[in-house]
Amino acid sequence: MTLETMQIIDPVTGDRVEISGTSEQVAALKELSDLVERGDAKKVPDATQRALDTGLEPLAILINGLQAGLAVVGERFKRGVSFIPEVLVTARAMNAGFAILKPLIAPADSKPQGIIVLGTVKGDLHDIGKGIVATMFEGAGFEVHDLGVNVTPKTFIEKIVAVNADIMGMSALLSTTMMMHKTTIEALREAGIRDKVKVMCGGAPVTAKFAQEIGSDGWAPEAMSAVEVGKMLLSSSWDGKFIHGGTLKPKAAMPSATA
Ligand code: B1M
Repeated sequence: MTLETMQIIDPVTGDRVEISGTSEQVAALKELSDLVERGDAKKVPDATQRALDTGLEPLAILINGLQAGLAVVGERFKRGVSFIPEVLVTARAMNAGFAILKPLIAPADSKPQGIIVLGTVKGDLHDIGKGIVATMFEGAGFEVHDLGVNVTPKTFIEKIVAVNADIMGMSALLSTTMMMHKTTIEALREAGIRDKVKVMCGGAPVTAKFAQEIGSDGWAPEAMSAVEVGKMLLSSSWDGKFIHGGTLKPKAAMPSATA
């Protein structure tokens, strides 16, 4: 079997990395990434299915195909070469593929491991990464209550109380909204429920240092390690210390061609 390589932008670090696979797998990922980059939501579902047919794991397709395409446009957006309408079209194309993968990542019959209330904080409308985190938690057997975007501290609190949540997970993508993590944690204290729920933070601008300083119990740089952090927070062996998900090194979805 001949292995081929392909360069993608790592969705977490933004670095260019090389991944490897069979020629069919690499071709399928390249096609998918290009379709997402072009925002072709019509063709993405079939291309996602073709990628699955090559034997690729759903997670590998999500990260190295769908997210890789979004990362290309994200990088252009950062440089001021792409604009909001293009980013929205790309995000829609990515979600069209994610809809095919979601049931494979989150099997419907998994037993509840714990209850998590998730949301993107007030003022922030970015929901792609939070949606992936939600799906990974579902896949790991958690009962997930996804409150969507622009979630006020009050809404978080009401839901936590209503479902008796074990974990509250907050996401933010803007440096202007990340302070809402702190505001929301303070609101939990004021409502007298801070000790009843574990708190996790994440999202591109949110660092582990920041999360720890504002009194979060855990932080993760991406969705797979977020689930590991969630499980550790609910384990009877958790000692109450902050959990840094970046040190958990989740298994790569696909082998990297370069060390
Ligand atoms: Co916006 N945007 N955006 N945007 N956008 C960014 C974030 C930005 C970095 C682009 C840039 O460089 N200029 C920049 C923020 C700069 C900053 O503050 N540091 C930015 C800006 C400025 C804006 C607007 C202000 C633009 C404007 O209006 N002038 C505006 C704000 C709107 C608002 O929220 N109030 C805006 C709007 C939008 C769109 C609506 C067009 C669209 C969002 C569509 C949607 O989400 N439905 C959009 C997008 C798509 C992006 C980029 C291109 C991609 C974000 C994304 O989805 N990444 C982004 C640039 C970039 O990142 N390259 C950008 C992919 C996703 C899988 O990753 O969300 O990081 P991420 O999630 C990861 C991890 O972070 C982690 O796991 C996820 C999966 O692995 N994670 C957690 C996330 N949440 C977690 C929670 C956890 C644990 C881990 O525990 C609970």
